[in-house]
Amino acid sequence: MSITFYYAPQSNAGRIRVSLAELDVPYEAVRLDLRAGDQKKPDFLAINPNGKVPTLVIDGTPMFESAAIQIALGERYGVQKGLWPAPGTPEQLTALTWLVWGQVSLTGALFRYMANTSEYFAKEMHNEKQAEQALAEIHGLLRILDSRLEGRPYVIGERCTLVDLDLASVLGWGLMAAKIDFSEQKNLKGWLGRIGERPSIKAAMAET
Ligand SMILES: N[C@@H](CCC(=O)N[C@@H](CS)C(=O)NCC(=O)O)C(=O)O
Repeated sequence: MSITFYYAPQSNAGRIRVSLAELDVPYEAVRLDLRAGDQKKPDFLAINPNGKVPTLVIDGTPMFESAAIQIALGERYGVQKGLWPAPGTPEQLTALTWLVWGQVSLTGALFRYMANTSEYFAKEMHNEKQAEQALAEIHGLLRILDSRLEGRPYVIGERCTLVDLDLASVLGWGLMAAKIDFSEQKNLKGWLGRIGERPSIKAAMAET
């Protein structure tokens, strides 16, 4: 088994770095300089035509999209580590549901909000109504996650899984970058605090 991990610090690749560390699987890391355009060079585009990180090559097969990568890592290495539910169980269906919810619904709303408010996007692209709508959507989604965490220490149940690590990466970045106040969501706050204590998350956050 061989894994090559193409990454850049402080990017979407951070969540895969966290998963690889938690799963304790060996891999070769290839750092790309996104500002210098390494991701658009022909050699890399031959692996990932999107020219983005994270990208993983598992036994010669390239993978992109972090949700797909998380599922592959979970199924291959996570079950025996207790970081992913066994295939065919109700918990696996729940894990897939929340992982995709985080990357599609929550990330989509966060991105829309950022696109309409943040300095990373030209001011003339900002639209106040779109921003308002995205913010209301984000708060609704945060309430949904907070309810899911009522009476459960982690999203699937008693144990931390790759789903928690992935969702915490989305939120850690999104809530901070979009400056969203989530202090009313007590379960969410406690859960994020617990996950933030994990060495794998601390290492990814400190990466420069
Ligand atoms: N949906 C993709 C998003 C990947 C993505 O947008 N990666 C950014 C870094 S955060 C990137 O590589 N950007 C470089 C570029 O677009 O040139 C995933 O989750 O893997």
